This record gives sequence, C-alpha cells and structure tokens, in this order.
Amino acid sequence: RTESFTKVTKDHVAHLRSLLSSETSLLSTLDGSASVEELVSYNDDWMNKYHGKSQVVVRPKTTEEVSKVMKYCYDEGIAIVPQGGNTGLVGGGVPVHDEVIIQLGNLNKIRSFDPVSGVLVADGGVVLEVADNYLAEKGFIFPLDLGAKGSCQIGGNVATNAGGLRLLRYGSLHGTVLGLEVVLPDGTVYNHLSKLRKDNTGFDLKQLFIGSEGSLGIITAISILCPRRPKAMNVAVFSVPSYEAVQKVFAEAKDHLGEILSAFEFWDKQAYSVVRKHQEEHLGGERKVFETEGDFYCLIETGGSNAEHDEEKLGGLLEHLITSEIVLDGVLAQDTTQFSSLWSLREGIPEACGKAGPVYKYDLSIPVGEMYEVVETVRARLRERGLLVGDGQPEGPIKAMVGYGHMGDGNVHINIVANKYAEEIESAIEPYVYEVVAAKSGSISAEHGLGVMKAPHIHYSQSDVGIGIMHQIKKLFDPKGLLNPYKYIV
Ligand code: FAD
Ligand code: 2HG
Ligand code: ZN
Repeated sequence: RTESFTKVTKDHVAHLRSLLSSETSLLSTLDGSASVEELVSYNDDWMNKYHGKSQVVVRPKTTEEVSKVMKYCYDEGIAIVPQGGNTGLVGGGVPVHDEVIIQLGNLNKIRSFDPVSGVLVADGGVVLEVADNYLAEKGFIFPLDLGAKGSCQIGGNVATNAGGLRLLRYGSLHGTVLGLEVVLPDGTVYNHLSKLRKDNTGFDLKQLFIGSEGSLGIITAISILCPRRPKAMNVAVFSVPSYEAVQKVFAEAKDHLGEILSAFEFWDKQAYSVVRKHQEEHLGGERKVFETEGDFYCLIETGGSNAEHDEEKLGGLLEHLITSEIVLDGVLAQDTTQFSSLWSLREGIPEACGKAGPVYKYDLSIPVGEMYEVVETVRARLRERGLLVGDGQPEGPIKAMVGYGHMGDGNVHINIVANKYAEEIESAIEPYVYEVVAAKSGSISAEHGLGVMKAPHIHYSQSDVGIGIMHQIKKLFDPKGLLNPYKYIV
C-alpha cells in the first residue's frame, strides 16, 4: 500500500455521503451501512482471483456526483478504483488494497439516439445488453458483442477497449466511439460527447481514454456510431481435423461470404470437451452435436440485409467445405434457438472453465498462422514439468488447458484450469508465455488489458520510449497517482 494515500475514516465517509443525493448510493463498513459480506462482490473479481479490502463503495447517480466525489478524494489524497460490471479479466476493476470503489451502475440512462446517423449517446453505466436491446428495437446494433454482455457496462467496455465477437465486422471501439464525457481525477469534467465522424481539430483526446482502464479518468458517458442491425443472421459450426484446416476454412469463408461475414471464432478439442461437459452437467445440453468430432472447431456467423442472398452464399460455402473435405462435419442453425445454442459452444467456454476450477488466463495477439503454436508450446512446457498430464486430470495440478479465440482478429485465449492457484503453476507459465509471444512480435494483451496482472509485463509488448511517454501522460492527468493505482502503468 502506498503510504502517502490517506486511510479513509468515518468522517470521510460522512462527507462523501453528503455529496450524494441518495442514502443508498454509499455502502461502507465504516459507518455500518454495509457488512463486510455485502462488499465482497465489489472487492472480488469475476475469476475470484483478485481480492481487495475496500471499506467504501460509492454509486453516484449523476456525472456531477462523480465529479464531486472525485474532487473530494483528490483533495484528501484518497485512492480510487473505478468499477463497471466487474467482468474484467486482469484484476483492473477491483481494489488492490483499500481504495474507494466508484461503481458506475447507477449512471444508467440512454441520453439520445439519432436513427438517421445511428449515433447513440448513453451513460457509462448502461449494461451492454441493455444498450443493444434498446438499439434492436430501432433496427440498430451495438458495434460490440461479448459473452459478458449481461453484466459489463459500456463505460467499462470503452475503458478496456474490449474487442469481443464481432470486431471482425464492426472494427475496434477506437473507430466507433465518437465522443466521451470523462471525469478527471481532480473532478474536472471533460465533456466531449461529439457526434461527428470527422473532426481534425487538434489531438484526438478521446483515444487516450479508450483502453486506459480507468487510469486517467472515469468515463461517465459515451457517444458511439451504431450500424444497422443485419436483417438476416446465420451461424454454422464445423468440426475440423487440424489448425491448418481452420485457417483454410477462414480463407474460404472470406472468399465466399465477403461483406456478410460477421464473426469467425475457433476453439480446440480440449475447449470443446470442457464446454460440453459443463453444458451436459449444468444445462442439460443434448449429448451429440457432431457425427464426427475433430481436433478443432470453428464458428462462422453471417449478417446481411437479404436472407435469401445470404443463405445462397452460406450454402455455397458449406457445400464447398464438405465436398472438398476441408471440414469433418458441420451444423447450420435452423432457428433462433439453434443459433444461440451453437454460439453457446464458443461463448460458454470462459464460464465453463471458470466453473471447472481456478483459471489462469492469457489473451494474446499473434499472426494467425503462428497463433496455435503458442498454445502447443505452453502445453508442452506444462507437460514437461509434470503439471499437465495428457489433456489434464481431475485431481492433477492442472485439470484442463484449452485454446480458443477470435481467429478473424489474430487473437488467441489460453485458459489453464487448475485445482488451485499455485505458485508452481504460475511460475511455470509466466513470464515464459510472454517471452514466447514477444519472440513472435505479438502482444501479451490483445483485448483484456493490463490491469494488475500484466502491468509488470508491459515491456514484452512496448518499448522503453513508449512506456516513458505513457508515464508522462499518466502524470499529466493524475499527478498524485490516486486513480486506479498499482495497475496499468506502474
Ligand atoms: P470492469 O471489469 O468493472 O472494469 C474493467 C476496467 O475498466 C477496470 O480497470 C476499471 O477500473 C475500468 N472501468 C470500468 N468502468 C469504467 C468507467 N466507466 N470509466 C473508467 N474506467 C472504468 N473482453 C473482451 O475484450 N472481449 C471479449 O470477448 C470478452 N468476453 C468476456 C466474456 C466473459 C464471460 C467475461 C467474464 C469477460 C469477458 N471480457 C471480454 C472481459 C470484460 O468483460 C471486458 O473487459 C469488459 O469490457 C469489462 O467491462 P466492465 O464494465 O465489466 O468493467
Ligand atoms: C472471450 O473471447 C473472452 O470469450 C474471454 O475474451 C476469454 O476468458 C477468457 O480467457
Ligand atoms: Zn476474447
């Protein structure tokens, strides 16, 4: 704990409470308004890997309240952690010690939507799925989708520059976010909720906040360009014999489907086994999806404006893949239920791994051709060390090690399911995995960010000059280092 940070007292809590319009907007063990147990869901992260000890959670209802709270904490030298839906996977959204948690869930209003331009302006605490459902009613779609959509918030998504399942189609948030409203560490409100697609007047400051993981300011609202919702959507999943075959399917999918290709995901047989086991045990999933199972699986989603035209294209691709024996087997969704159940084979992997045991997660960007080599290299190391036997054992140190990801974005996820978080396992993987990635000029964090987990390892993907500039930017916005300390840039 940084000694210079002020320890929060009962008096601070009373003052913070006086800045808020509602009694229920502050929970604290210091004034008895909450028990330690009630604060657990704010202190523990989604993986149950990182645990903070905060005694104060503030849930402001307006940007003005966020500003007042930030100003007070800044003046008093109190450290803060911004928290959205707490679905982050690198420990960035929970305190490391006793930082005050500013949770954005009460900032949950849609501010405006323009059906001509497709520009949505909404509070940072709006849940991603709520924003997308709102847009669906108007024939539009949020240009980001991910498995945690039911809990993560759009402010959190922008703060992490989340990639997700449809980046292939709609691009990164660096392209779709048009403007932001941000409360800076000293309480100043930077209001730049632009609705413009073009604006070359000076530095594009919003880009600094996209992916800054709450290190520079709290995003209280976003303005984002939303595309028309495709009228026809389809999904097909294939079992394939090898990673080479996955790459062939990807090339053929781009060739046959062109502009209607909206997602291309892959996973290995180990991931398939974990997700199917979870579905069979907990969700009553049917036993067999494919007649012939493979070493790999891939999912293709299409989204277009003309169902007949899309089906013709997808049908052509399927026929080609099967007759040329690139794939072993394939299933095409026949209705919306099957659409979701095919997607669940991929989207369900993180949850299935999490339910199986404590998980070490690595989120890597590597040129597509070399992407799976990294999974194999790490697997070989764990086997050599006797930590992974075969594909994992229920009682062994490692129960399963799976590889999957966003093929279209060159982004692979490795999930290592352990029996317990143990130094022996962690030190076998880290920094080894980062060295392997750096040797391939990849990124050690494709989309999940640095948080507390990867902050010390940033040099594997960034130069000293780059890191130096980042330190200067952090100092400019947050000279006292009070906002989300111990993370991101350390
Ligand atoms: P939190 O977890 O609360 O916070 C994440 C970081 O952002 C923290 O550093 C926090 O301090 C900061 N922060 C949060 N809100 C704000 C704000 N308003 N202003 C400033 N800083 C803020 N990520 C992907 O990129 N792609 C995926 O496909 C994907 N799938 C996932 C699937 C599952 C099942 C889960 C559990 C997670 C997944 N994630 C994925 C990771 C995570 O959901 C995203 O990173 C998400 O964008 C985090 O949003 P959140 O609101 O939960 O943020
Ligand atoms: C996904 O693509 C997410 O499903 C989560 O980014 C990945 O849990 C993970 O490692
Ligand atoms: Zn992902």
